[in-house]
Amino acid sequence: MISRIDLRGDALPEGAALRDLLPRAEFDVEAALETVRPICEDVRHRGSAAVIEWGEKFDGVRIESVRVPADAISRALAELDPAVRAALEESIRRARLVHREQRRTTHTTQVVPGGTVTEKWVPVERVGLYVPGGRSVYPSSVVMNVVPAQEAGVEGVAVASPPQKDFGGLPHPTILAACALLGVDEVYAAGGSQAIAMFAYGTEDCLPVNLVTGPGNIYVAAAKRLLKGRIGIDAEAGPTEIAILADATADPAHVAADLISQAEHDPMAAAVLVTDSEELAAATEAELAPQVAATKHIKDRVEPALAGRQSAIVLVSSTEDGLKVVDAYGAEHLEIQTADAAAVADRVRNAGAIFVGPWSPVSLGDYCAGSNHVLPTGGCACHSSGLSVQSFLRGIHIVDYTRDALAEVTHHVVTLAEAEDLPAHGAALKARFGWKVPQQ
Ligand code: HSO
Ligand code: ZN
Repeated sequence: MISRIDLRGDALPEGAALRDLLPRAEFDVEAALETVRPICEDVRHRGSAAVIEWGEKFDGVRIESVRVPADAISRALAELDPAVRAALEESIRRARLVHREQRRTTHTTQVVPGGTVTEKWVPVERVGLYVPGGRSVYPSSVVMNVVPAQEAGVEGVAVASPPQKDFGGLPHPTILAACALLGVDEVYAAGGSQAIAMFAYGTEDCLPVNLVTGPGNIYVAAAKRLLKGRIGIDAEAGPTEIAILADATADPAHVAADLISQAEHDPMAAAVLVTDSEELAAATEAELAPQVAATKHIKDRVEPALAGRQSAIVLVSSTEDGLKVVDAYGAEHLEIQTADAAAVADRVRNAGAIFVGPWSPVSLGDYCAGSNHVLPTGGCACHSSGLSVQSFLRGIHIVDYTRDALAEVTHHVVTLAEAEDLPAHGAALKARFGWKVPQQ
């Protein structure tokens, strides 16, 4: 059900050559661009009417208004299962603890006497948070998007989630209830690329936003790519991935359960075990069979995900080589289930989030670790981070020099400006000193 890739024997290739040997899902955002372009243009020109019509086509329900009325949000909270409410509250509490401490503080560097550069962190004014519907109705993703935005100090937080046929065209009630718990009252029943276009261009119902975050399907990713620049985006989220670096000390029942846990998201989800232990590989394969047979989403997601070319058990000669493999892969989620797991985890360079030892499964991070679960996929962990307070802040440099401090460095500025054939740059300084370079 899951293939094997054997990298034992010869020396491991480096960099891109190693990456090419590793499994990865196809996620061709480029191909979806042509589909979403006319939808985005339509929303740009016709506003809410277009959002409603595309929603009718894709979500199968025609809604009266895109903005979700306040009483629908409070009703969803009132009707929320108390156990789900308590769990969401704990998830929010823990996420707030972690994200609150991420907030960077303003810092001033005295470069020379009289010359300072201050870096001031300013929240984005208005953000649009996308929460998928359909197969994946995740109130936990509302928490993971809203908490960092709020902790960053963003004033305008709007949430969009697709209208649901079974709920009279409103977003799913647990999504609405999560919004209520978080104090978000600006919610739109809009999904797919039309929701991203609504956020980017604005409509008669929704003011344009500066930044859009949150996962979604390939059309959401394509709309983000298309509209990037007009809006900021977090990342083009692809299918979920779990990689597990494990040795003979790992429990194969846990390894199998964790691989299945993320395979449960999507038939394109990736589950990759990297191990130097033939015994663990075999025992994990043996564990997978009954656990997969017993899992709920076996046919539509788990089996195709594990059998897909994006998933594999990768055999390596040592944990040392395993580290090279997981670094080349750059997983969204990486579990370390080896002896001395914390020390091994410390050496990983590329991963969206790292889960250390036997008691830190990815599912904990999905809901209640306090960490964020909106993480880079598709190898983007090699250059990007997951969602954090930082995603919602901009650092602004404030330059403040006195006359003397400027005078002291003018000759260097003039020299560099001349070296770049930009004499007017130098003149802007000389103009302040009687059109001369001040004496040193
Ligand atoms: N593992 C998903 C997030 C999620 N899991 C939501 C459960 N609900 C991507 O990080
Ligand atoms: Zn998950």
